[in-house]
Amino acid sequence: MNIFYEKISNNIGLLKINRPKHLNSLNKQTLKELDNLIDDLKKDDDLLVLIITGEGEKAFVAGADIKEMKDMTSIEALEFSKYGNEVFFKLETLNKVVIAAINGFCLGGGLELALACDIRISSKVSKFGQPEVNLGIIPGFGATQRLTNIIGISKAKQMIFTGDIIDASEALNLGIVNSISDDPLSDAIKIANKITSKGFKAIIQAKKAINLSYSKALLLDYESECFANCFSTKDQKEGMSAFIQKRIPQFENK
Ligand code: CO8
Repeated sequence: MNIFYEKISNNIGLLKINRPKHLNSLNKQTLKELDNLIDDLKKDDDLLVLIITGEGEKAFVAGADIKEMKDMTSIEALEFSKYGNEVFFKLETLNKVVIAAINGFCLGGGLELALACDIRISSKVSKFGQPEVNLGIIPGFGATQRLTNIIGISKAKQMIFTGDIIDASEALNLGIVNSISDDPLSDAIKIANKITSKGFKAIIQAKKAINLSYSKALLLDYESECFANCFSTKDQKEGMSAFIQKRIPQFENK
């Protein structure tokens, strides 16, 4: 199983992305498991807060699985991106509060997963970025939309165009994370306990109202199309081959 889930109390659930050898990167199987689990969690009336973290000490999620994406056609990439956007939208609009406890690399699709959560708590050593341009592609699980909403057009463009990796304090300054902690999971549990002591029906009404303030403007399908366009370029094949071969890519802008 690529997703591990347990109830840590009657009202709080803990979901771990469980592919530590691959830095918890998201492949199709993992997305499918996440999708199915979200459907189940939605029906658990006792569950109020879901905490998401990554298994192991190194990564929250280091992106979508590059090895699985390398040979995708544009059509396959479109399908994968649309599916990811659908699953993350389901998570964003889930009738629970979702907290990301970010315990390491939070890159590409990993940052996009975190951005679909309601609250993000980071460890001191976590690293953040949308490094897709290093692979000859763009974010395809929502960052062109959600990152822009959260940090503004200029900063989002800078992060996405440069692929720069930033540390937790810069992520805090930009508003990507809510706070930095020595132990993000235990802080997430503290916040979860506080939230579950309030009137949860009211919290969910607030979540719906806040989400609606921006979600109608989310152009996720358009992002998926732009993402898929990258898969008909030589640069995408070169970028992903270079990652797998552990070398610097030689882009030809073709
Ligand atoms: N996909 C697949 N495998 C990965 C990924 C990934 N995203 N990240 C790490 N791994 C693997 C490595 O290949 C390596 O495997 P192996 O042991 O077989 O060589 C193992 O995990 C450990 O990683 P490293 O040896 O690279 O560990 P380092 O500590 O040297 O480096 C880094 C850690 C900096 C995190 C490095 O692994 C890295 O740069 N990873 C890729 C980060 C990245 O580019 N993420 C963005 C991916 S693209 C994306 O997320 C697009 C989202 C939209 C998708 C839409 C769907 C179509």
